[in-house]
Amino acid sequence: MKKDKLRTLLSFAVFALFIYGCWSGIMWIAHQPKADGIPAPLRSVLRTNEKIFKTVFSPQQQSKTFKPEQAQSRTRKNGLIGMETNIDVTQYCVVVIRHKGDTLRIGMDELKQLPKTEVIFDFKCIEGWSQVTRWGGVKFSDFAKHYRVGTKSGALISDQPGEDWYKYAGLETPNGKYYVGIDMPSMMHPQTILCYEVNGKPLSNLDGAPLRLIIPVKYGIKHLKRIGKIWFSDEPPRDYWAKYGYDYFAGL
Ligand SMILES: Nc1nc2c(c(=O)[nH]1)N[C@H]1C(S)=C(S)[C@@H](COP(=O)(O)O)O[C@H]1N2
Ligand SMILES: [Mo]
Repeated sequence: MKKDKLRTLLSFAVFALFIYGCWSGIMWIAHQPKADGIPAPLRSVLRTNEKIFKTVFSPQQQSKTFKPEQAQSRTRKNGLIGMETNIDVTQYCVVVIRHKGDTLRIGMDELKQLPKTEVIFDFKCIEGWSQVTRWGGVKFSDFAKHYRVGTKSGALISDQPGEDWYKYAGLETPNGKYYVGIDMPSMMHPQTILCYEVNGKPLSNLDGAPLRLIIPVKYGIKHLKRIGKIWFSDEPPRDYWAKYGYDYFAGL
């Protein structure tokens, strides 16, 4: 009997110590200096994740694709930051900054001259939902080659990452209210498209008309709708959700 009581007491003590340990741990993390908006120890975990993702990420590795009949006929609409007002899609041009002071303005008719690619994949949002959706547009890699963008020298971009590649692309809505930064290997991935169609029809306003990013190797947050501007940099461009502590890389 006595022994049992002692044992119960001991387990309680161990349990209490454990809870106290967890609590102090959390408090310690919360009181650490911040790095990019979140406590430094958490940020360093995200950085380690990113390193692992970057080493296992290979442009040869494709996201799983589906048949057209498996795609949702009506896509879920989520996130409308930077799309608060209507724009005249007939007047639309995407602004592409090749280098500082070297800007291209490309209209939709011109863009549609480039070969069209379709991608049907499982679109995943960090909120926890996903849906198989079907998109059409121009491969970013085709676009980069055609317009000679993405390299520091202005030379034709190589298929494999090299010294001449800028490290990142930045994209933002015409009003600059939603913006993402994306590593160039992911931009150059063969399934990444500058997208103007969903289920074979032009994008609606809520889909991000007239042009959005579809990048199956990333979570939904990176699939910027209504692209206003694209630019390149060796420094990570500003990123809307990374600012609130989400993983910058957001790889799948
Ligand atoms: N301009 C803009 N693009 C955006 C967002 C946004 O708020 N504004 N939200 C992102 C998020 S979080 C998701 S999940 C997808 C949703 O795309 P959908 O509306 O086509 O489903 O768009 C992304 N692109
Ligand atoms: Mo999302």
